[in-house]
Amino acid sequence: MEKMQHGNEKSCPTSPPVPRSSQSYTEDLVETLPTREGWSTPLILYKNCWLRSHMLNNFMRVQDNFKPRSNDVILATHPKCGTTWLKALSFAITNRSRYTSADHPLLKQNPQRLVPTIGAQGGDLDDIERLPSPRLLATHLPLSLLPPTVSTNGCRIVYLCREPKDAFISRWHFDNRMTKGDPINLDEAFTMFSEGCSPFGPFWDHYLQYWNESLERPHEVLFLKYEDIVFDPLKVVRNLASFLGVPFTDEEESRGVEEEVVRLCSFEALSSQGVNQKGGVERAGGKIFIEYSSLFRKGKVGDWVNHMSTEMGEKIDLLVEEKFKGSGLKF
Ligand code: PAP
Repeated sequence: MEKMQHGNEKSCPTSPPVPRSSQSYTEDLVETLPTREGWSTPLILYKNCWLRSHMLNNFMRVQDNFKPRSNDVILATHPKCGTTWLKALSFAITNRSRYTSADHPLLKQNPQRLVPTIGAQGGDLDDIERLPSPRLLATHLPLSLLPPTVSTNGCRIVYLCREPKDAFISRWHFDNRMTKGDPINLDEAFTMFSEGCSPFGPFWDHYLQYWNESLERPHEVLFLKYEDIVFDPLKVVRNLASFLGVPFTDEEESRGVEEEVVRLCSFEALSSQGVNQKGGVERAGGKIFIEYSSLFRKGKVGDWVNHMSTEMGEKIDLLVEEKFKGSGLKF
C-alpha cells in the first residue's frame, strides 16, 4: 500500500491544523497537511476533511475551477449512502420523456456513469464544463469544499445520507472487495470511523453542513435519508420530481410512470442488469478496477447488526447523539 511520507501520521481530526488560508494546491502546501494511513487507503486532511491522498489534487481544484451554474442540480452524498440509487432515480426522473422502459440507458449503463462526479476520475472538470445546461452532477465533497457560489447562485442540491452504522459497514465491505488482500480489521476501521477519519469524513461534519444548508435554503436544498427511500420510494420519487422542477402530471400518474421509475431503479432491477453484474470501470490509471457489482451488495436497512457488536453500535449512537445535538437531525 502506498504510504504518505509527510505530515503528522496520527494527527487528531478534532484539532486540525489548516496551515494556510490560501486555496492553492502547491506541493509545499500538501507537505504540511496531516496524513493517516486509513483502513484501506492513505488519507490526508484538507480543510478539516479527510480525502484519499491520490485524489487530493483533483478535489483541491474544485473550489477554484468548478463553475456552478444557476440551473445545475448537484447530487451530494456521503460515501455508501445510496449515491448509485440517487443517480439512477434523478436520471430516470429528469429524462423520462426521452426513453421508454425498453431502450433506457439504465439497462445498459451503470448509474454512476450516467451522472458525472465533480472532480473525481471520470468527472473531469473540463468535461463537466462542456456539458450543456441543465446539468445533473454529483459529488462526495462536503459543502465547505465546493465553490461558495453553490450557496448563492440558486443551483439546487439533493443531499442523501444514511444511518451511519450501515454506511460504515457498507464502506468496510466495499473496501474489503477493493483491497483483495487480508480482510480489513473491523475494530481498527471502526475506531478510525468513530474518530472521523474516513474518506470525506468526519461524517458528522458532512451531514451537518448539508443539513444546515437545507434549513437555510429549503427550496434549493433537499435533504434525504437512504432509509426514507427504502421505506417509501414512491413518496420520495414524487418529492424529488417536484423538487427538480419536473413534477409528475395526472396523466403520468394514471399511466403508472412513477411506479415504473421506482421499479427501474430498484436494487433488484439494477443489480440484475448484465452491465452491473459483469462490468466495471478502471481507476488510478488502470491500477484499480471497480466492479459495478460491488456497488450492489445488499441494499438493506440495519445490516450493521450482522457485523458489529451491541457495544460498537451503542458507541456510534452516542457519538451521533452528541454530534447532532440541537441540530434537529436524528437517526
Ligand atoms: P459510493 O459511495 O461508492 O458511490 P453508494 O452507491 O453510495 O456507493 O452506496 C452503495 C450502497 O448503496 C450499497 O449498500 P450496502 O453495502 O449496504 O448493500 C448498495 O447495496 C446500495 N445500493 C445501490 N443501489 C441501490 C438501490 N438501487 N437500492 C437500494 N440500495 C442500493
